Amino acid sequence: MSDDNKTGAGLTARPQWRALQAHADRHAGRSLREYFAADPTRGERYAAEAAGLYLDYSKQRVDEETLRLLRELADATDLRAHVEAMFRGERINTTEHRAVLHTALRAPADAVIETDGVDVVPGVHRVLDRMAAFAERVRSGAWKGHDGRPIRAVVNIGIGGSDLGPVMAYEALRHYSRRELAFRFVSNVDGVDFLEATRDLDARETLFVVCSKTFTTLETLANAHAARSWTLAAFDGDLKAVAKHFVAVSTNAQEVARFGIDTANMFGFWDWVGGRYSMDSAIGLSTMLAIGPDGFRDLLAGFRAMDEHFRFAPFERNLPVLIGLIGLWNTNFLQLDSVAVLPYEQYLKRFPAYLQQLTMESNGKSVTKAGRRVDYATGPVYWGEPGTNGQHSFYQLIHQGTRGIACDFVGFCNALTPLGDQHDLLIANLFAQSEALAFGKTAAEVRAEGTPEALVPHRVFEGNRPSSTILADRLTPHTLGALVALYEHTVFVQGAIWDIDSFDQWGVELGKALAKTTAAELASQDEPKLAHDSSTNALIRRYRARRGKA
Ligand code: G6Q
Repeated sequence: MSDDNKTGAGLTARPQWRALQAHADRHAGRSLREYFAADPTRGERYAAEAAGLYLDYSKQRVDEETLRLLRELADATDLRAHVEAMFRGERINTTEHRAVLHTALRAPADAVIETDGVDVVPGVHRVLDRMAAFAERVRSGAWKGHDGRPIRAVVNIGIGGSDLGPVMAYEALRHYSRRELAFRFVSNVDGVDFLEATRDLDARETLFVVCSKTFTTLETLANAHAARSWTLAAFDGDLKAVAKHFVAVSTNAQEVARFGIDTANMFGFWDWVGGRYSMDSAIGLSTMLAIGPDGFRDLLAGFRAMDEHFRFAPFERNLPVLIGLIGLWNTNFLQLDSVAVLPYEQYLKRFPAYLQQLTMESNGKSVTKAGRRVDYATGPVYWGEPGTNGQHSFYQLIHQGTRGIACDFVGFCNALTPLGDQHDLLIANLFAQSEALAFGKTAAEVRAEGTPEALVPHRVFEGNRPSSTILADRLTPHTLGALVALYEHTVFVQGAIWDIDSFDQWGVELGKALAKTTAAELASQDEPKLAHDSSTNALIRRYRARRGKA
């Protein structure tokens, strides 16, 4: 059998999968109106709570039998054993032969978590203590720039996992941040990103945090070099300024030193922390600079509370398991191939972008761990915007379009910065949207409103659009940690059942390698010998010609 013919039929051949398929066939026509009519207590019963997060999943198209069958699939695929293997530090990232221990980043100091016989916890706390000492010095003004001024701006340079977590966390926790410090985040190799981020800053008062696990990433190194030139220009080229204005977060001390950053100013992490799982490692240094070491500890405590819930709570009321299993049901049995993440909280404006990477880079895979092509859908598309903004743009398609989209609503009972009655208006919109999506409006209801007959079909809402609502008291560092860990573990649940490696990212590695050759071809003074396809060759030639390099 050729490789192309090998499939991961193991999962779809399981009796538990088949039972779910038969159940889906029987219940496909059942609507949320019917589910709610059949059980008046559904809204209270289809809910669970942990680590300060209340999950209402009653507006998902599931009943007790669906949930039981999904749990049976989880049992049949040894979900519990997979969870333990991760927490115990086994090398579950099989294609990179690595342990996956982001949960160790938030373990208490007295925990013992070993990988290859070495307890990783003391190292985690050593780095946290160094970060805290450094953050205190910068925040108090004790850390001085090269000419003795205090730091007033922090610029995080990184991309992907070394950017999305820090920028999301900074935006989310801005309310708790040291307002006298400006925070900027530079990721794109497009020079505009660096230039716009720094144009109103004074290099003599600016600290760069260069975040790169590998310290070989093209974008980050290009921006770090630009930052160094910008800094040196303010100090007449005095190289000693680098030590006061640059720190690095990396696993690669050699490359950090080669760049010119003193490794005394480097904060380390480990190969068992994936980029998209690293915001609670030293990659979160900018977060700690913003909210302080105590705030960062609260964030870690929120992660840890969700970790413990995930590891020990029964599946029936385990939030990541419930969301993961219902998401799998939506993807594989209801054929909903996208999830809209809709935080009704302006501070979470970068949360959908963060989740896009976490979910899609993790579960955007089409072969099983053994390398066989899957014969079932894997990771859905995640996207979203904060409410209420999205309501005035893409919600139309969710309400009345032809595609099935599942929604995750996120909201908080208390505003951090109340303004009149606007928080009630905000949350009223969240509740009203999930209600309208679930129950829609029938033609009879539309007619009863006096709508002219010709308009009736246009004003009918089918409803039956499934959603979950996550409600918490208040957005705090602790809540944010719990929320992020909730999604990390949701991704894990799905990846484990789909039998894919949620922790590698060969698609990203491909991009990193490809651009290198092309960059040399664009820069070459002599006509390069191009060996791409005819489209790529023509684009390169046209670009070179327009740049006067024909
Ligand atoms: C994350 C990915 C990827 C990575 C970036 C940056 O899981 O691996 O997004 O974080 O490519 O990599 P470096 O931190 O090594 O610069």
